Amino acid sequence: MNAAATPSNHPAQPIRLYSFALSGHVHRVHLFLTMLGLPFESIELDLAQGEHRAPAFLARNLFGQVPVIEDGDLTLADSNAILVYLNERYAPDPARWMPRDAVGAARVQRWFSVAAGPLASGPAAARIMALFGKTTDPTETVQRSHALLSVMEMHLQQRPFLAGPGATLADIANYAYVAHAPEGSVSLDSYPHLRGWLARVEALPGFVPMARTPIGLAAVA
Ligand SMILES: N[C@@H](CCC(=O)N[C@@H](CS)C(=O)NCC(=O)O)C(=O)O
Repeated sequence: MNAAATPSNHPAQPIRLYSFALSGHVHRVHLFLTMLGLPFESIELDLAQGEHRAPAFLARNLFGQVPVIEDGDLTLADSNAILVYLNERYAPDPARWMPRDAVGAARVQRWFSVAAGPLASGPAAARIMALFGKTTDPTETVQRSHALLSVMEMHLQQRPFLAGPGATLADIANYAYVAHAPEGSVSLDSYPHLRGWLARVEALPGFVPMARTPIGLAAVA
């Protein structure tokens, strides 16, 4: 077989990751790239200066949001979509992160929906309000966050990871905004099983934390 046609577990050149250091959506991609040991370079966008709304970036993602990756000729936006791509394209054992059976795959998808829905409108939104000095009353968002975290707490009483006995993309997608919920005044004190799950994700080989320092916040606020 022609060697050039053989699928490789490594990109020919580093994957480019369009980033914002405080973004949990970016972190989930960063985390999985690191866990897979893939070479990548981060291109940090200055959201305060509106770089994500500039034509050059909109050509990469019409929604004007990070993360976006470029892998050779491929440009791909959306954190959960990028996780799926990286897994299918590069993971040595893609079934580990995204089960191949109907129920297992559906369970991961269910948690992708949580990550894109109540996690984004709850803990992620509360954190944005706190970090970026938004004047809107955060009470409702904090309440929404606790409604979600209570459900996750009950779910995790019975299993070590969100979608099954081992870590999957479901855990990668949901980790950062739960771990950083306290930055949005959403305490994790009453969720011991949730905290146990965070610790299990943090113990996975290749784990990297998301920045806690409010880099550049003065410029953004
Ligand atoms: N569904 C998208 C959401 C990404 C997202 O909300 N990114 C934020 C940073 S955390 C962003 O770029 N916001 C800029 C904007 O929406 O103007 C994904 O999962 O990648």
